[in-house]
Amino acid sequence: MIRKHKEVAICGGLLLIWLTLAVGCSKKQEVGGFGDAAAKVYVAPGTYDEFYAFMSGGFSGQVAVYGLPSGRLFRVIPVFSQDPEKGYGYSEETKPLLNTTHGFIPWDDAHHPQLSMTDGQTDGRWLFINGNNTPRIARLDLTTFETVETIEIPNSGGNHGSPFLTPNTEYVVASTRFSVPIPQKDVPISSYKENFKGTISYIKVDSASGRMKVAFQILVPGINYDLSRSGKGPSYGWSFFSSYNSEQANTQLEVNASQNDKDFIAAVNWKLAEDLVAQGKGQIWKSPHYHNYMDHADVGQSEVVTDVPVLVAEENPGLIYYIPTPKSPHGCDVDPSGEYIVAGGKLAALIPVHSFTKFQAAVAAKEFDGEFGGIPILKYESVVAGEVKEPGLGPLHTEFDGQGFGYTSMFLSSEIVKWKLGTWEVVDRIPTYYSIGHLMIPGGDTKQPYGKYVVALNKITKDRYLPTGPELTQSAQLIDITGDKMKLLLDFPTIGEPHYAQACPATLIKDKSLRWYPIEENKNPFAIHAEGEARVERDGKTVHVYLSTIRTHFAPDNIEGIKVGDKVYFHVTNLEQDWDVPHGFSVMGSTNSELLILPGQTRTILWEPKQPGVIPFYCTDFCSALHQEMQGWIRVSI
Ligand code: K7E
Ligand code: CUA
Repeated sequence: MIRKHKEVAICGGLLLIWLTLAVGCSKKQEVGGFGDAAAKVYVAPGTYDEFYAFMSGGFSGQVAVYGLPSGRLFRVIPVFSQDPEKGYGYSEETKPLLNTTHGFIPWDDAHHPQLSMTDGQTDGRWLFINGNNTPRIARLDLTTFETVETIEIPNSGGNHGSPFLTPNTEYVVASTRFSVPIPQKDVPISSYKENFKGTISYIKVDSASGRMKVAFQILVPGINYDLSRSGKGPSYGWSFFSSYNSEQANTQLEVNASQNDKDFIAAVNWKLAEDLVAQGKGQIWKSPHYHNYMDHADVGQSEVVTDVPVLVAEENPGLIYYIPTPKSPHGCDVDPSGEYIVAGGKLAALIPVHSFTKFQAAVAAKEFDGEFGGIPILKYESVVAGEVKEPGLGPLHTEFDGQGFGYTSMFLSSEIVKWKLGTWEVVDRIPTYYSIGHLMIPGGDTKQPYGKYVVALNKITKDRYLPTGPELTQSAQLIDITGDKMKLLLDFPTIGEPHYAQACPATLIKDKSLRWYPIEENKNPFAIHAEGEARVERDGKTVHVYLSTIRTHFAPDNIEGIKVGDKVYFHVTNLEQDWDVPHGFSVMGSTNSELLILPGQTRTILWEPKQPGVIPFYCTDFCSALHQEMQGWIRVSI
């Protein structure tokens, strides 16, 4: 992850250059001169955007859904963070999704949304996203735009290189950003070289249900694995992972992990790994981790899974090769044909592009240049297809337009550089405001990108928007790539830090969108299916209130017999069978959040009254002309 105002040490031989990034007024863009840009992003009232864009919420732990080209925000989907707007992570049904072996964790740092694929193309079924801090992966259902599953990644110290998919969503991958002792043990931090390891995990995705399961992990030498893409076409069956800190430094990484001229891209043969595991070559480790999912009743369940097959990389020849890559590579992207693997060396003065064909030939001819941690290192010259020369400073990520061009984000020089696959010549560049991290072309990582736009996902927005105190909004920029020259069309604000985003044509998703949950299919054990079933049941000090909502009343709306010290569970069922009619529910003095109950759904919240009296509750979502009448009282006695 690249943070604001970064100082980067570039060390080449005897030379030590400090570059301090100072962005701001000097680069302020001239106002005007945008020609027909307004018309190109204008989506007339009542008409739809052409693309859905799913942007990571970064350290907000959420995903935001935008329309392109308008840049309009449609929905924030809570994933790893509690969201009181929706009751997510507060309701009894959704709380289990946030369970981990470290306990209930209502926050994470989400970086990379990934749309599910069939045959290397976006299929519009699911969205996956990683939790970086407490290693997790979540799956969102794109018919409901809700988080339906989370899985904890065992044997991991930080889940950054994740959740990149294989072309048929066979697996989501997860690689460890931080190496740690695996399995964990109490050792001196200075024993990094001897004791620290990384893992690369393959999480199987059930093709019908989407359910995830850790299929196997590969124990790899302890360095920082950063980003990944899977091979496709000729490189199908392989995944590629960028890595840095081949120095294996354990302190002052900004200097000490920037010493080597080259780090590695790890090429992993996951088809071979599958075979080895099937042959029983994996060691079965006891690695407890949580698997949480919404069940058939739309109620969250948590289970602890223990057994994980682990392959030790150095004991399984042919499983992994290291491809030397300058210099502290960050991005690792595969072109639409599957032939080229593009690295973004944060500190490199060029963009190296590897050839899968040359890689295979080099492996066959054993063109090795030593080994690292028991893994063969290929010769750089034997694998590299070409280098994009003088692209700018700080190349990070590359996406493709399907027309034979790569687009690389340049963090330090704050620009997007367009270059030609095969000749490696730079053909265009455009400034971004400011300090671009990832960039995104709709379908830009697939076999057939949709093209049309590139979106710059920027880290800094100084002087682009009205000031809002010391912190300014995060920001994206929409750029037209239909012509020879890239054209800036629009700035729009984003939530959290939009590390990465993915987009697809709206047609893949919009007609499959669920309008309400059929009430007759509501299997929540605390659901009611008609107002006549509404009731209050006491079980010792626990009280279950089966509450119904429909425009415009609660039933029951006068609740008596509650005592101080009771645990009161409100099970609220929304009986509406109509699109876009959620009801809300909140009780005065509740130490929890509200509930937002979608049509046909049941959600439960716990309330513990502390004092006698008569307490109001009401609907929080303006649902009809008589919304203000949608209320009730609870009498609390000693
Ligand atoms: Cu911000 Cu993909 Cu976490 Cu690059 S990552 S910028
Ligand atoms: Cu129901 Cu407002």
